[in-house]
Amino acid sequence: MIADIYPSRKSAEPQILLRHDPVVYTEMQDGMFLSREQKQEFEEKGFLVLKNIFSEVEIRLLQQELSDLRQRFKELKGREEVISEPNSGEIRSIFKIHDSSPVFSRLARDSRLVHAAQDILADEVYIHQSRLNYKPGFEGKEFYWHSDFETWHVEDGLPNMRTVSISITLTDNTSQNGALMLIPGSHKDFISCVGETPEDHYKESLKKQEYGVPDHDSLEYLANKGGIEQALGPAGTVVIFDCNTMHGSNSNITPYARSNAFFVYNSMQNKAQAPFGNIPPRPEFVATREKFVAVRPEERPLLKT
Ligand code: 6CS
Ligand code: FE
Repeated sequence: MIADIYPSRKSAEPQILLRHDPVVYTEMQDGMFLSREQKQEFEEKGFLVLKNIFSEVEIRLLQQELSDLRQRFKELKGREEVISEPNSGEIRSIFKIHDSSPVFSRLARDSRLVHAAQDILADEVYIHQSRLNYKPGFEGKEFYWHSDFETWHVEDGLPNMRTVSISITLTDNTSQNGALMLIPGSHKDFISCVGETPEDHYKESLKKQEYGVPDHDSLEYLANKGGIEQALGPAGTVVIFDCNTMHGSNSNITPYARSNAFFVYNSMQNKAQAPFGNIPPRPEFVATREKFVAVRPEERPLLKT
């Protein structure tokens, strides 16, 4: 059994533990996609917001796929990878899009994303999880503050912090429609949460996460130390964030959806083991476990696949 160096949901009191793992695993020099300066910013803040990475044509292709999937939502509803909003029944997320959608499967392999992940993780990577978050107008509910790694360690068995999320905005993310908020520097503290993981927790947590979320004092400590920044930008903006960067987003009461695609790249040396929370592993659509396939980066522009 691998030692649990990030214990969480095990004690009655929250704790702030130090990060044992590096943030950027490569040398601090220009990489395949990220510059030395971008790697330094990622090291310090725990995230990067990159604009104008995709062309207008590519963005339109992604937006067309987003709307096609939304049209098919009615027939897709009921499948385990489709999550609806807690109150309205509106579509909240579709998981495992790197498998189910040829367009998003191609996007997941795009060399701009894979090379960015490898520039940070210094290894081949596989997709631990992918999702579309629709955050529809009027009804899109919040994603409360959390560290993804806390969940992926306790519930999916990722041993170390050697994982990055890359989000591509598919609609404009503004300060009104529930853009991602991130706490700079928060990736260097691991907030050990209280509470015990309920059975089949993912059935609630993907709608509204209530366990494995940090306590108010710890959140206040992180925000006072690092502030809170929003990842704002037009459709096609790329947000790269460390698996342990504290983040969340507000509800969307504007008429304008805040829809994003997320791909989680995990180092092949950090494969999912038995969950450290000593609970049954989560299903394959939320956490890859059955087959770990290193992603082969695609260099060509995104074409209609
Ligand atoms: O539980 C999870 O894996 C998902 N939950 C959130 C809110 N972010 C990470 C991940 O997509
Ligand atoms: Fe998250």
